[in-house]
Amino acid sequence: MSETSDPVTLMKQEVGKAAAQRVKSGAIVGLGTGSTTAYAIQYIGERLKSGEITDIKGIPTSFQATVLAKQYGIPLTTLDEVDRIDVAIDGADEVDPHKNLIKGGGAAHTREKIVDSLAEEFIVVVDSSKIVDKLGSTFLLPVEVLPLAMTPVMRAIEKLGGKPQLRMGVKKAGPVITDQGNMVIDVKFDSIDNPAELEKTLNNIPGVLENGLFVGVTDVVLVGEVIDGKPVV
Ligand code: ABF
Repeated sequence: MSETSDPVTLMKQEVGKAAAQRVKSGAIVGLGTGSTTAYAIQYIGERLKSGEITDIKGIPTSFQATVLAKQYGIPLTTLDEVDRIDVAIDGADEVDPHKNLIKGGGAAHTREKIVDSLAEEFIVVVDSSKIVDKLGSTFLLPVEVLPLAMTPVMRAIEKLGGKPQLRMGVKKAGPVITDQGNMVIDVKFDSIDNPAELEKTLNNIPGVLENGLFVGVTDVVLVGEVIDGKPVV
């Protein structure tokens, strides 16, 4: 682990470490996306390197996860090669009291939902700022859309009471493009009272590939926080 005194980074490292500790030898591991999961991937690699665990194979949820797995020596496999995923470790943008999530801040929610929902155990690693009473309180809901359907999908979302905006890149020069070559709409809903219903409604809009509501798939939430300057999980 890289040395740092920044309490938030230390907390992310601790949460990632705690998640990585749950990986057993021989496991097929879903490798999530985001800065917190990055530490879990690093620590799984360190456990492999030390011989503490053996015979792990990872299924990445994004280009970022693929790069990190290779960097830390985690052999990769695919959904065609395995008949199970023992555990998936991934981040989130919001977690509600029922362990439902908003994900997709990293524009990777489509592959994440495929892998995370197939896992026997889905572990979410978050800092305490991600915990909310109701989804949509602090984070816009990401929706991956085929570019040709952008305008009609935005109209359909407005009819549902959402306020959609196209996600632009860092320099705002153009839209963010997903690993699938699609675009992302971020949607403000005044109140998401029924995440399960909204998830289905959004995915039924022609042109929508996947949205960032994860309902009923999370098994464990590891929440890190910093108390008296010390990271605790
Ligand atoms: C990814 O992790 C995304 O779905 C989510 O937006 C992100 C959270 O990243 P971080 O841990 O850096 O806050 O899975």
